Amino acid sequence: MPELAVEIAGIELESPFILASGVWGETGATIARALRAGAAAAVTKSIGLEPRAGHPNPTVVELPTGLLNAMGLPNPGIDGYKEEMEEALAPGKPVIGSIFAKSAAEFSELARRMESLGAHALELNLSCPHVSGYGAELGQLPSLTRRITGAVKNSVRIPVFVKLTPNTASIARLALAAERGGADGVTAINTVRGMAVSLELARPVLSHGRGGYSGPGVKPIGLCAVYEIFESARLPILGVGGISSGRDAAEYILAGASAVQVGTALYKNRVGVFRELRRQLSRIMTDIGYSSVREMVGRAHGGR
Ligand code: RRO
Repeated sequence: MPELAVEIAGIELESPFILASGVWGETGATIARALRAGAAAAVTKSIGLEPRAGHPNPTVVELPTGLLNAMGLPNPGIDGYKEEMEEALAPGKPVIGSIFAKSAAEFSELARRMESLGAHALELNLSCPHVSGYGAELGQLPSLTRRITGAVKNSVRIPVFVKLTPNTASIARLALAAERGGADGVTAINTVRGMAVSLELARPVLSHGRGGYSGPGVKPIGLCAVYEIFESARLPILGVGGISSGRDAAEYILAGASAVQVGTALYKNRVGVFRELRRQLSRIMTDIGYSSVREMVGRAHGGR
């Protein structure tokens, strides 16, 4: 059997498959369910300092090639997340706390609190494409990406990953900024800015208008982002965007991802997905002749 175990920033994972932020991560129960169903680790829904209701419905549109969402950062706030974290940590696998904030100082405060709730690592959400004042508005600027990452790194001991937006001229520049800020890894990509228009109502379908596109349709964009980041930065990459088969994961790993995250593929509550992905990746590796995931990382670049 090929070796699926990988290590990222000192965190041991039994396979490269991680639950991505946003789809099942709002409650501890759903995170624990994903971990018990075979996810090697999980990223929480993005949590802020205060509770937020998020945008009004409709917040999700199903498309033939994925999903469009404008949830609007709904979350119970860090104080309301304590019990969820306890439940999420119960299966004994790594839990990565995703956080969002408006400034470096707020990010640092939240990072300390997420660490004290037991998170094994942090994922800084610098990339939500459709909530003003947060996410991509901060994360499109390399200078701010570096400053926020540096501030958080000075505030916690656990590894810090930075989730990057594809809605930018050069995602590799953002990855380099995160690296210079001391990041332990980057997650690429968050959703791609997009929208749906209702012909009947002659207005955007999402209440917020614009949203973020995810699922199979964004896979080429995610792959390209991972490939470009691998060419310029030296840090580990967590690949995400349209992964719904072992083959998709293998492609991301060859492009340069050390691990991958799965989100939209779980939207229909297919709890068996993680075991299926492991089986499929294992079979592909056996067929091609790879003995470990580690030796596959970045192979599409002709060696590094
Ligand atoms: O909550 C959201 O609307 C959301 C977030 Br925080 C994000 O990072 N990416 C996304 O597509 N939606």
